[in-house]
Parts: sequence; C-alpha cells; structure tokens
Amino acid sequence: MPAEPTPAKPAPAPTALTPGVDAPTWPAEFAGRYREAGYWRGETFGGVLRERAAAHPDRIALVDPAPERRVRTYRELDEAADRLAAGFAARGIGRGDRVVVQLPNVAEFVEVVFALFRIGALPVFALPAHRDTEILHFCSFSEAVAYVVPDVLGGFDHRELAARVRQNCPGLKEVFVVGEPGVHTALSEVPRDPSGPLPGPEPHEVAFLQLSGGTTGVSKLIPRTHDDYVYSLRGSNEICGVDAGTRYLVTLPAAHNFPMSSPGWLGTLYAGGTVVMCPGPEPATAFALIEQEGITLTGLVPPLALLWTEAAARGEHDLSSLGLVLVGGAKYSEQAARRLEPALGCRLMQVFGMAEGLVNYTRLDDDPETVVTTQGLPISPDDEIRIVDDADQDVPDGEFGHLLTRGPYTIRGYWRAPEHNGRSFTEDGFYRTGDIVRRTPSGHLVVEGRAKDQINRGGEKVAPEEIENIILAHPDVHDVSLVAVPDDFLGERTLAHVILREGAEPMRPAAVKAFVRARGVAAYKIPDLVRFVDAFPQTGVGKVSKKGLRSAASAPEQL
Ligand code: AMP
Ligand code: DBH
Repeated sequence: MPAEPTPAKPAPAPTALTPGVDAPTWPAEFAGRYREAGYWRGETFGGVLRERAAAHPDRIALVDPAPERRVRTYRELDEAADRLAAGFAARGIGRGDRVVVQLPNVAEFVEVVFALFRIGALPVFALPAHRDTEILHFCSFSEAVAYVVPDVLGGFDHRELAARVRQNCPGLKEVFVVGEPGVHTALSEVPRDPSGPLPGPEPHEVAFLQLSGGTTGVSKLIPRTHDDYVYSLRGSNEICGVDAGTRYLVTLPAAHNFPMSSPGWLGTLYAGGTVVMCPGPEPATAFALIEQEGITLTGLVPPLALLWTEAAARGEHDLSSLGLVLVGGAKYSEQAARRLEPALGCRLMQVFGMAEGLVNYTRLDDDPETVVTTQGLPISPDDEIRIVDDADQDVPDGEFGHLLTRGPYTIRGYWRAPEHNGRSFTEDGFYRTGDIVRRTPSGHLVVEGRAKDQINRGGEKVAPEEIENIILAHPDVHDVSLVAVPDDFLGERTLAHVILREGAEPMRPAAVKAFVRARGVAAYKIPDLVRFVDAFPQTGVGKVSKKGLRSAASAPEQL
C-alpha cells in the first residue's frame, strides 16, 4: 500500500517582524542589490552590542550624569541587556511584540531598547512630550503588550498617564516604571536571572517602529529593519568621522530619529565610542557636560543652535573638546549657520533627514559656503533622488520640485497603513517626502519649503489636522484651521483660526489652548496663537485657502 502522503508542514505564521506582512518591503531584486553592494551585512543591534562587548569589554559605552554619575562599560551594557531581556521574556514579552518606550535621556533608555532588541520585540519610540491622545494611539494601534515610562518628569506624572492608557487599552499587559512604580511594576524589580540565549531576530526583520511627523492626524508608524538602519549608522559614522574616540552628547530626546541615528547614540555605540545622556538641552546643562565629559559631537535643532551660539559667546565654559555640531530637523537660516562655527569653536554640518529613511549631510570637506547654504548630500550612492512637478515629471536641473526618494534605508511603506501608503509612495516605491527642494550642480540639496500639510516648529512637527480635530470637538466651535506663521526663533509657530458657532459666547484664546491641553496632547502641539474670524479665505473652488490664511497672518498688525 502506498504510504500516506505526509501532510505539508504548515508555513510558520508570519509575525509583525516579517517584512511584507504589516508593511510593504523592498522587492527581492532591490534587497539583493543592497546586500551585494555591502550595505546590508546581516547585522542586528543585539549582535553588534555583543561583538563590541567582546572586542572591548572595558571601554565606556554610556554615561548618565544625573542625578549622580553612572557609567556602563560595553560589557556591563551587554550584560544588562541580557538580564533585562530575560526578565522581560519571563513577564511574557516575546518576539514580535510591540512595547511603547517613553523615556527621557537616561541610561535605562538604552538598556531597555537593547533588551527588547535581544528578544526581537519591537520598541515603539514615543517622545517624553507625548500625552494621553498620542500614547493611547501608539499603544492601541501597535497592539502593544507593554509600556515603559519614567515616574515623574518635569512635574508630570507618567504613572497616572499609564494608568489611564491601560484602562482604555486592554491589550496592554504591563507598565514598567523607571523610578517609583506606584501601582505598576518597577523596572528595577523585573527579575534579571540570565537565561539561555534567546532566539533573537533576523537582520532582515523589523527592529522597531519610529514615528512620522505626521500630516494627516495621528503619527504613522515607521518599520525600520536591522539591516537598513545599521547601514544608515555605518554611512553616517563614515561621513561624520565617528570612531571609538567619539564622545556623543544626546542633547535632543533620545527617541527621535536624529539623535538616534544621525549618527546619534546608536551610531556612536556601533563605532565603539561613548554616549553621554544630556538631561536637558539648555546651554547651562549641556555646556557643563561638554566640559566635564570632553564631548566631541552632538546634534541640535535650529532654535537650540541659536541659543547655544548666543550662550557660547559669553565664554563661561570650555567647549574646546567639541569638534563637530550637526544641525537639522528644520531649516537652519544661512545667517544663523554663519555664526555657529566662530561662536562654538567647532565645525558645523547641516543634516536634512527623516525617520522614514533618507538622510543628507554636508561633508567635512565641503567648502564653507556649501555648509551654510545647503542641507547636504544623501548618505548612499544608491539613494535615488527625484525632483518632480505636481504631475510627477522631473523638473529641469536646478529647479524646485517635490523630493521623491528610494534607497537602501528608506522604507517602502508605513506599518499597517495601506491607504496612506497609496498616497505617500509612488507605484515604483519612491517615498513622497513632501519637501520642496532644488539640487545644486554639486548634487547638494537645498530645502526650499514643503508641500505637505505639516508645521515644523523648530524641528517638532505638528499635523494641523490632528489639532483641528481636537478644537472641532469644542461645542462652541463651528470650524477651525491651523496654519504656520513665521517666527524668528522657531522658524514657524502655529496659529489657529477659529470660527465660533452662531450665538456662542465670545471666547478667549486661552480657553482654546486650555481645551487642547485638557485633551492630552504634547505641549508643542498646543496652538501658539488663536484668532477668532468670521470666515476663512477660500481658494477658487471654495476650499479653505491655507495660503491665504498664512499671508493674512503675516500682516503684523493683525497678530
Ligand atoms: P520627521 O517626519 O519628524 O522625521 O521629520 C522629517 C522632516 O523634517 C523632513 O521631511 C523635513 O520636512 C524636515 N527637515 C528635517 N531636516 C531638515 C533640514 N535640515 N532643513 C529643512 N527641513 C528639515
Ligand atoms: O527631522 C528629522 O526627522 C531628522 C533630521 C535630521 C532626522 O530624522 C534625521 C536627521 O535622521
């Protein structure tokens, strides 16, 4: 009798880690090309830390200066990640699970993230400024199983926020607190018995979810793989000269893509250098640390670069260790850029990047004019750049157009957002950045503006629709439109034009701001200015003309 055919082994269930399952990924021919070119080398973050710890166990990886100075060598960081990974695994966090991490610039941030990498769980990087609305969205949309918070930060109790979020998000099983836990679990109480080696993730899998600045309401989640992100670190390190002697100050929030990867704290750890956590970006705090810790490199958004330039002129601190400062996240004015090098006594590099991928840097051997007037060149020779008109046709060389890009570290789609992906990516996989740029003959990009509906408040991005929807929930509000107005310090500030319902009592601007604050959003999204109007300017087809609102708003007597 013929033997029973053995039933085909069922294919392993795809997980959220598997590229192509929860978001589009690179077609095989591109992935093959990027591997052949040596961009994707099959490294994982967990593996990189393991290798560095083996190669130079006693070198200092991490310094957390406050409240008392704590130091971790590479071996200590590696072991801490292993122990915490075992503890997280014992609490039920597994491969592919999502964990929302909302921590300030402290050593635990790095330990938690590497522990999750070791398990193959995906950190979702929230910013310390995020509040109920954003965190609830990240937790429920990512189906997170855990959320990591500080106890109290800047007077705000994150444990209470976590309790509210838990009530509304049944899938959230654990809240870990750095500090006093309240009703939750202290991170320090997570059992840390080293277990056997965890299976860990594959290099082509998604390592974490970054946040987009957002244009339509809430932030989209950006799936970055080990392979693609590690390549962006390696490329950034080479361009910025990061090596084992680098001492990087994490001045901006560590969760943001810029201080994480351009070259950031992850790039610095990749190179075997030292990462110093800065508890606050103001010159008084940061300058003292630059002096004490011999900082060689950091990254700033333009408003901070302005503050630092002014403060350095007072000459109260020895900043001579500083070799290079990166400025990016929003347009840095040429006038401000010219003042930075003489004031800080170090080199300037402009960086124009995005959490979706593409990062451009001016180069160390660029002439000084290029450094102050352009936003740099892409990292990779395989970063494809197209500059197109409204009909997606290439514009002539040197003219403005929409920047589209595709390459070895630019995503092919957001996480679980097929409809949005249809708008944000071309059919052949170019990401529509929403930025308006032109290219100089040397290939440097100059950011001229943006087409996307987003306000860039000194590097902090605000999606007007998100805030408009909140204000619209006010019973006395008939309609609202949020626009950018120019600002000397931030570049742009937000102005809400509000039309009240007929018969509504007059309202004060402060009441609108308080209403937005009470809904629980990051403070940087609360409108800077509020103006009550009877109608919005309209376009030819009767749509609200944001351009009209902006130019009306620039008339100073009306502000
Ligand atoms: P995000 O969505 O938060 O990752 O922000 C990325 C966006 O920030 C880019 O698409 C640009 O609009 C803006 N951006 C970043 N760096 C610069 C820069 N150096 N100059 C002008 N805009 C920038
Ligand atoms: O603004 C950004 O998102 C940004 C700026 C500079 C970024 O993601 C980066 C460098 O990597």
